[in-house]
Amino acid sequence: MKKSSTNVKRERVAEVRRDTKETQLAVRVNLDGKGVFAGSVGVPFFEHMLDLFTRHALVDLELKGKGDLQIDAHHTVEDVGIVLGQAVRQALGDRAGIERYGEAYVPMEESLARCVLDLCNRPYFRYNVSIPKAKVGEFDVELVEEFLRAFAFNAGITMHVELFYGSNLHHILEAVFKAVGRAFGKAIQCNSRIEGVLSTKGKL
Ligand SMILES: [Mn+2]
Repeated sequence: MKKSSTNVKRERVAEVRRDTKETQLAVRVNLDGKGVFAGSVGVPFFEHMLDLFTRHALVDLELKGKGDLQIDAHHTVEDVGIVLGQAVRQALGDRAGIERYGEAYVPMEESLARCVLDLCNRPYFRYNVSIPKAKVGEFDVELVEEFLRAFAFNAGITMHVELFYGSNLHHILEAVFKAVGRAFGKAIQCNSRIEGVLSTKGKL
């Protein structure tokens, strides 16, 4: 089946800038990219995860800015989720002609994770990833849940993330971000057989 973007005429690119007392962030996302991540917010492990997400979603993401890291990385990581979600919502537009649903199982050595999502414009987030409250490098792993929730809520995504098993925290989080990336990449795919939005309601 030939998949094309005939349904989507405009460039699926969006830029969002958001300044608060806690963070000053700017993102640029291209949903029809090559999977290139560029930029930094001073949280190396988190940037490594964003790099995996974009590479496996085949979207391009530029991220600039900083946050109140002197406190911790919470505001910065959560707010990146907010601005990325807002940019994705803009880039998706009326969501016509896309697959809408995406799912992916991703193994990472001893770990196995899954993400199932719906670009339905009605946010819901379920995170069944029971891992200890610990750090990978300097990164508090509990912030992954904050990031993905902020992303899903601001992009209008129903997202279910599940970890079946795993022991190495780095492997587990790689599997999670790759699964979210692959599922997202599938859901944003254009399909020329889909007239309008993939919904009997005619609107998402
Ligand atoms: Mn790694």
